[in-house]
Amino acid sequence: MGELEVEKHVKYILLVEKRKDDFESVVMEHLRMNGAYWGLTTLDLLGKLETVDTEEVVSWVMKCQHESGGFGGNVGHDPHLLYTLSSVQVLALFDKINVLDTDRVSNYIAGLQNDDGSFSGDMWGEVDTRFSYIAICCLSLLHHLDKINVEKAVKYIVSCKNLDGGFGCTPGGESHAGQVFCCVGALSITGSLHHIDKDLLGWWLCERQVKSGGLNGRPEKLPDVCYSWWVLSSLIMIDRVHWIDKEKLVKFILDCQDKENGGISDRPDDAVDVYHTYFGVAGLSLLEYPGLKAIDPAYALPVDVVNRIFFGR
Ligand code: GRG
Ligand code: ZN
Repeated sequence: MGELEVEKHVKYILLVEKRKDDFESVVMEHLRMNGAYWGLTTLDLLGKLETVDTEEVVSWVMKCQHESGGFGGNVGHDPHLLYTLSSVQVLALFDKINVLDTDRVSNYIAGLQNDDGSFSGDMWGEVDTRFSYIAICCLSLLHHLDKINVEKAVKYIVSCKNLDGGFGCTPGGESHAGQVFCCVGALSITGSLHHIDKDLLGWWLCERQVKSGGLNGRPEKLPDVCYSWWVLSSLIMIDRVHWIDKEKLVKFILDCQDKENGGISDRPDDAVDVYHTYFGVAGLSLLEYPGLKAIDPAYALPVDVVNRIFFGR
């Protein structure tokens, strides 16, 4: 079935970092911080993070911080929770969380909690369980979960649970694997997994595997490499990962590689991008593919990075 083209993927990611004005980079300009997190985490999982200049990355990340304490997707852009989590994760990869005023960042995040326990993504107010996850994950990494009402945050997430065992963006929203990851991740970090019917949700999640071995995000949809992360990480957090065919999923991910120029796509023969390269490699890491660092299913960071944050060196 072929194997993971480690060297080619490393080359692809380093190249994307350097190209500042081709199509993919222009499209990604406003979410460059997310791209940095995807690319750099991939390099770390592949054991190649030391090829990157730490000071250059750290000083760019800090330039993206806004006076509110939150981070934008690039220098001069408006702050949003999406980029704030990526910024903290990137700093965590380099063991540089100490350059942050963690109180200031945490106050920005805590200020986005609403009365019903939910979170808005930024000052404009869109509410989504993605933002509940981001707030909880980020505050946990900063050791500041005490700044929010965790009980209410959990209650809101549980109110987004559906009869099929899955979760949606807001109460009554259709179950989608991406939202399932966010809700299960947030419940896992806050020690609240008892709110989940693991067998029911595990069944819904393992039904995401289609004939080709790939996973989709909800019933009747096409498989896509990124669901190797959203679905698999959730199955691991609820101890049901043995309910899918791991070998077939490994083959599906490997079939999505560009074997010539590196990178991984959403489906075999599609164009590659950094996002799917990250989720492909992260998925293989969850599947214990040889030679990759282990990734933590709740924090979406290498396990050694998470251990450094919570247990010291
Ligand atoms: C740290 C990994 C990490 C994440 C941060 C932003 C975020 C928190 C989570 C996003 C979760 C989410 C909603 C993922 C789904 C993304 C996706 C592939 C959406 C596509 O949905 P559709 O409906 O595609 O366009 P389908 O596959 O259903 O046809
Ligand atoms: Zn995708």
